[in-house]
This record gives sequence, structure tokens and C-alpha cells, in this order.
Amino acid sequence: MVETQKQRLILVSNRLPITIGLNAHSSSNDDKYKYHASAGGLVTGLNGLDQDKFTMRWFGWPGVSLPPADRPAVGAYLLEHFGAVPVHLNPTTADLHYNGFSNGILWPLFHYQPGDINYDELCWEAYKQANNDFADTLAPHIKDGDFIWIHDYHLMLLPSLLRSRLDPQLYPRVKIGFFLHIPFPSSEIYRILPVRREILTGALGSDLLGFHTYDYARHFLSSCARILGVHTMPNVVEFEGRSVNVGTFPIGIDPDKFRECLTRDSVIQRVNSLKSTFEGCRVLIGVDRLDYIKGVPQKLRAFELFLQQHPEWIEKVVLVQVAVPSRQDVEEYQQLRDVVNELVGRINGKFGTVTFMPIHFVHKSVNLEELVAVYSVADACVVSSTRDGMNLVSSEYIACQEEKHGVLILSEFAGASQSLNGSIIVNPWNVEELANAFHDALTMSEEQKLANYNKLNRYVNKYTASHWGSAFVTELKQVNQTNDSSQLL
Ligand code: GDG
Repeated sequence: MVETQKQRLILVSNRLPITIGLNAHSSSNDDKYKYHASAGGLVTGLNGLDQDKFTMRWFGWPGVSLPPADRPAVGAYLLEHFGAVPVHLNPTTADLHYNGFSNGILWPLFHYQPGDINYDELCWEAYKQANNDFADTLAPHIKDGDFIWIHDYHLMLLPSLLRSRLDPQLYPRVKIGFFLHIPFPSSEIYRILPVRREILTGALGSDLLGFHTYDYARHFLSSCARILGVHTMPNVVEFEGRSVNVGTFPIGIDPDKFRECLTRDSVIQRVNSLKSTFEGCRVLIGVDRLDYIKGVPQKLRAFELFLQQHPEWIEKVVLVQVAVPSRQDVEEYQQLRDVVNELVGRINGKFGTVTFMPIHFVHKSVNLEELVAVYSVADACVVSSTRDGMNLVSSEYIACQEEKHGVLILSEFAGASQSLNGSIIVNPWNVEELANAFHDALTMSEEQKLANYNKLNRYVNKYTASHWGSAFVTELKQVNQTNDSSQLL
């Protein structure tokens, strides 16, 4: 099928799903760089779309500042091999946009941590600049009839900046969708943001706005009503003569990827070796980016209390905590690392022996095979986020539990808690409650575990990443169809 007959889907995210590095073995300018595709949840979700019907282009910052002379060659390579188009940002803009405004202001505020925001005009200027740079790069590539799907809190101004660059007479059938991967907070929290109007009006440049949960969508609608004074209905905001649709699209995982990985010889061997390492001991698993929203200190304190209240479990249970370093340039993340290191040291010192260590703390990323092996041998998985848009770890754990039917302990503040029925739901701020959940998980009957697992597994298999991707794009095709003449699919 030739490109002109296919629907074009333009994806936009802050980072391209490709890592570019200098090639140490380069012999000429032609192989100066090496490229590595990364397979995150977003890539998986989009893989579920019918590739025969779409030509995809992915726009994003390439993660490095390339010398202008190298940009044409890198751009041509990215387009040919990955269907990707880099958005070049000046290094200071990139830093203040990403570390400053996105992760220093929007991230803590949207996760209900207003005390951690460092509002600063320079960061706001960089946020606007970066969003404008995205709009400038994107606009010349757009053709009428394109679907544009913009992702996440880094690009909340982009829908309206892009719309303002596309003359509605020339592009009447273009559709702009936006999906927020993090929570949208209650309007009482949101209205703290000094640029609250600008962020809302930026996002309202979309035709369709998607959130993981109904609550996030509701918070967005009430923020629009209260701050902008616009008319809202359960799924629509009336804004500047247009109807902006608002919907709920809970993201999922690709469970087959995890199941396939479990059948690999190397993984089977690793599972056996882990089983013998932990023989006679139950295993609790935590997998988190080391981010203050993930509630790792809360998890560790609850584990400490559990061992204090149930000394019979000392030497009979370990907590394996994978904590992937994240956003090390932001001060709050450095402080968190210190707090967590101190807690791990204290608990291991208190309950450890010469031959036993209650917490196995892995402060680095592990590869997929290792991750799957650890998920598979764990008797329970602990997700203690103090806020989390969705949380994919909870679903990944279930996908690896065919054999053990392990228990999922899940924070009520993770979006996943609204759909993963069959888990032990906890308030991670209540240390006692979380400590009790450890005990309940470790003493749960096999029948109850199986019944819970069956419910959870059914959900994880049905509401996959592919389901999410196609549900959003299907809805995007349908919105505002009465206002245009598009014959989409
Ligand atoms: C944001 C929102 C929302 C982690 N450590 C390793 C590793 N991981 C992988 C997990 C999982 C992913 O990272 C983490 O996904 P989460 O959903 O748990 O969290 P965020 O990164 O904060 O993602 C979140 C998500 O966007 C999607 O919309 O659910 O709420 O905050 O896939 O497996 N993977 C490997 N090694 C590790 O050490 N291989």
C-alpha cells in the first residue's frame, strides 16, 4: 500500500524512543553515531495499532544536542530506519524545560506534592519555548487528514500552539489528540499553579483529551469550569467555539511479551537459581523508578514495622527492591536516594545476620529477563505509590504469576487500583495498614490467591497496551466527525 492511501498517525512525545550515542568505533562521518531503539510502554501500545492502516511518524527530542552540521544526516537516518523526526532544542531550553518546569513543577504538583514545587519564570519561559519549538518542527510536516497524538505533561501547550499554526481552511480534517500519563489532580491542587490558565488552554487545543482514570478526567473538567469559567459536560468542554472531548483510556501492558520471556531457557535457569538462593524464604518484590511518588520509604518503613511485629518472619522473608535511578539532576531525587539508602542500611542492620539480609536493594536498572525472573519467583509484589498515574509494574507482576498466583499489594493512590480488582488495596501513608498487608499476603490461602489471580489475570489480558492504543485512536477518528467530511478508515 502506498503512503498516500494510508491514514497518517503522527506521534509526539518529549523523547524519541531512540537513544543516540557517539560511535566509539566510527571510521568516517557516515557512522559517527549509533542508534538504539528503546521499547517502553508507549511503543508497545502503539504496536497494537493496525500498521497496514497507518503510516506512523514519531516526533521528539533526540536526547542529545547535535551539532547543526550533523543534523541533516542524523535526521535522514532516523526517518529511514525508525520513521522518527528529531525536534532539536537548545541545551539550556531542554534542561529548564525537562528538569525545571516539567519535572520540577508539573510533576510534583500533579502528584499532590505542592510543597516541592520550585516555580521559576525562567523554567516557564523554557517550557513555552520548547513547546513552540515542537510546534515549529511539526507544522510543516502536517497534511490534511493527519491524526496527531501528543503525549504527556511535557507538551501540554502543544495542542493549541500547533492548532494556531494550521489554518482551518487548509487543514479541516486534522485531528489533535492528547494523552496525560500522570494524574490530573483535584482542582484544589491544580489551581495553585501560577500558569494554570495557560496550561489548560494549551491542552484544550486538542480534539480529544485522554486520561487513565475517570477521576483524572473529572478533575480536569472541574478545573476547566472553575478556572476558565467554560461550560463543561460529562465528556466535553466547550472552548472557543469547539467541542473538546474528554475520555478515559486506562493503559495496559503487553502480557504476551512477559509470558514469552518466561519460556526462554536463560530465564528458566535464572528462575531455578533464584528459587535455590531464596529456599526456605518468601520473597516480596518492589520495582520502581527511584521517584518520590513511588512511596519507597513508606514501603521500607512498613517492612520494618512488619518484622518488628512479626519476628517469626525474620530470616523467612526478603524484600527485593529494584530502584532504578531516575532524574538525578533534580535535587528532590538526590535527597530521596539518601533517605532510602539510610532506611535500607538501618533495617538490614537491625534484622540482618551474618548470613541473612532482609532487604536486597538493587539501585540500578536490570534487564527484562532478570526482571521477569524476579517477578516470577516473588510471593507478593508491593506497589506503594503515594500517587501514580497508572502503574504498569502491578500488571507486569500478574503476567508473570501463572505458576505461583502471587499476591498484589497495591496503593489506592495508583490509577491501577481502580481496575485491578483482586489485589490488597492499601493506603501507603498508613504504615500499620501496609505492614498488616504484608502479613495478610504471606498467610493468604492458596484458594484465595488463585481466585484473586484469576480475576487480575483476566483484566491484564483483556485491557492490554494494544487495546489502549487502538481505543484512543478509534475515539480520535470519531470525535467531531459531524464538523468535517473525513472518511476515516
Ligand atoms: C509513567 C507514570 C504510568 C522499571 N524498572 C526496570 C524496568 N522498569 C519498567 C517497568 C515498567 C516501567 O519501567 C515503569 O512503569 P510505571 O507505570 O510503573 O511507572 P512510570 O515510569 O512512572 O510511568 C505511570 C506510565 O507512565 C504509563 O502511562 O503507568 O503512572 O508515572 O514497565 O517494568 N524495566 C527493566 N528494568 C528495570 O530495572 N527492564
